[in-house]
Amino acid sequence: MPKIISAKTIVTCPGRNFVTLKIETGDGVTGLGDATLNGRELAVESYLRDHVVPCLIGRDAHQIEDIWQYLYRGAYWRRGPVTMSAIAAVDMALWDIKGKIAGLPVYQLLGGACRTGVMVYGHANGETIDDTIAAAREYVANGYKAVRLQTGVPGMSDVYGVSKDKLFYEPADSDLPKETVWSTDKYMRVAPELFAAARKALGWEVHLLHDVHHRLTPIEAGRLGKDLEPYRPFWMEDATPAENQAGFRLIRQHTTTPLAVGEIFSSIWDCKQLIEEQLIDYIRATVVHAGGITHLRKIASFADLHGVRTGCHGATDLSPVTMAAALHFDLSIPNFGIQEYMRHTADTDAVFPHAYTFEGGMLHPGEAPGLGVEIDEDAAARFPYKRAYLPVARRLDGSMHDW
Ligand code: CS2
Ligand code: MG
Repeated sequence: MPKIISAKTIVTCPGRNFVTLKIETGDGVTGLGDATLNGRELAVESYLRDHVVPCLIGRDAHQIEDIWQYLYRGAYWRRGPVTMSAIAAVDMALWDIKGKIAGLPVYQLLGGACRTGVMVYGHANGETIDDTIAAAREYVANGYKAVRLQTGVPGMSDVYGVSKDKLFYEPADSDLPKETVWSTDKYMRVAPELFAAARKALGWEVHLLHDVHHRLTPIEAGRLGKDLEPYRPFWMEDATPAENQAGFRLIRQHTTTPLAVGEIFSSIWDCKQLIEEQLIDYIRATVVHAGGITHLRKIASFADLHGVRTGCHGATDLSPVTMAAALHFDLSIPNFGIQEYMRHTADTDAVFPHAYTFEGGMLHPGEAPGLGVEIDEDAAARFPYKRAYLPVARRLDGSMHDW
């Protein structure tokens, strides 16, 4: 049996922080898992190094489900983003090892391909509606079938999703949390204008998406969904904070705009009601934050029973290891919807050489055994950890809002 003889965490910051777990078996096979939790990276790194790794040594790397159950049930303090990101990293690394030993890409171990490729969406954004549409045109010209639109709001600086750097949006860009100001009224006027102009400029073939990023109350989300209906968005994401899953009933009563939620979910319990009551159309939970491939498959199967499709989160703060694992998962499930794809920087791609490729608006994980991604530890060592926080949001009266 492939006995686990070592496991170590690697922290690197090629433009942004990533935490990677590397597991090695007695016959020299290694596997990688992403453990990156934006703004709380060292919490997961310590959870792995100090509490999980000692329990892995000597175990059979083939026993992916048993090790998952051991780490989930054995922690006592179960669930939450730190715990489930740590479990996810172990899970990804073990699937990587299993694929390498079998000589197969992981998607073949998950039942084979259900589709020829994974449709992705890119991020078009700009300070103005015209700038955003110009950015969207570039994505369409590069073959993207789907584009997310985020634009500035007059009178507000630092609007979510609007990047200073055209290509890479990294919100965790300060040593302490940046304070941003939010006005729902100003925002609610701009979003419909953005979509009206986008449909006029881009036509109806391209899928257009929008991320509300947890900013609205359920009834405000219902109103925005209704305002966007004439422009047929592919989805309206994170319309309202989802701790109150029942709140989505109110949104559903007012709009047929498809709803997506879940990038901050860490287990099926965060979305069980949303899925079984069909309060959402896409579940955004990810391999790295929702317990790995093993748990995300269970979420996807539960979603499939209720007509809900997947739309995994894929921002730059999820490393190429997660992107690779997500593509194997996306290829293998029947109810795939769409995959977010925010490209990483050249430095990141140099630290994490990978097999996945983009063509015709789709990504494919490639045929390399395992996940098809490696880490160049010498390159990783050249980018030391740099503390960075996500911003916070306050309303015009200074009270805290949701960023
Ligand atoms: C966003 C993310 O990609 C998205 O849908 O919600 O950029 C999110 O803000 C970051 O991943 C937070 O770290
Ligand atoms: Mg989002």
